Amino acid sequence: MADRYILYGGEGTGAVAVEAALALIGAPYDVIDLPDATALEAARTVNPAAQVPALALPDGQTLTESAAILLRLTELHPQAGLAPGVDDPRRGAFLRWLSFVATQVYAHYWVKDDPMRLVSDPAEAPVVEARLNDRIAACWAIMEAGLAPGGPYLLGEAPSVLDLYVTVISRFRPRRQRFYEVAPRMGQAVRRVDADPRLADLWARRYPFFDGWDRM
Ligand SMILES: N[C@@H](CCC(=O)N[C@@H](CS)C(=O)NCC(=O)O)C(=O)O
Repeated sequence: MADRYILYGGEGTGAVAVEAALALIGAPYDVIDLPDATALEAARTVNPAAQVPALALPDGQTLTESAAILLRLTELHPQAGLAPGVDDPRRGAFLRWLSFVATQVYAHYWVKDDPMRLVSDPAEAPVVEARLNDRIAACWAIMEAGLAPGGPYLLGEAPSVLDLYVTVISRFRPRRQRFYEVAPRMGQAVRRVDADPRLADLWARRYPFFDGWDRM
């Protein structure tokens, strides 16, 4: 049995949220990057959906689906404190918003990254993308309104994998411009995660904050 996790990922993908969780947990892991469509196709044995992240666990199981991976990591490493426990009153909100980010935001990128997956006329692609951007902004606004007041993180005093997840997914195009407008409280939380010194090396290697990154 291997004693390390193997993360199938890629720079600037949702897999970086899983890397951030592994980094905060302090668990040993190796990364196999599947950066482009060809590599992803070749990796169908790892994930039949040909997507990253996928995480091979030390026990030999391989998990796909970012929210499930993040949740499972919190179960396997409760000492890291990256999720409210099952008896914590915030647990329901944690599960709700983890699922919400996966299904109401992240899932749209299957189309947003390549609108031609759903339309035949290239002229329609920008319309699809603009409408998805509107929908994603609306969903961030719904989450902002639904989160309990408090902070400085999404669920209170300490960062959870939900913060890591939102921090990474909110960096996808159209980056953070509309996100900061529609979700100012979440904006403060993700900026705090951006600046977490424990993650500085990871961000630099896997999702760099170069000048103007959030406007491109
Ligand atoms: N439902 C999946 C979505 C994963 C996903 O969309 N990953 C992107 C990278 S950020 C990907 O692999 N895209 C390639 C594709 O869908 O063809 C999850 O939550 O893990």
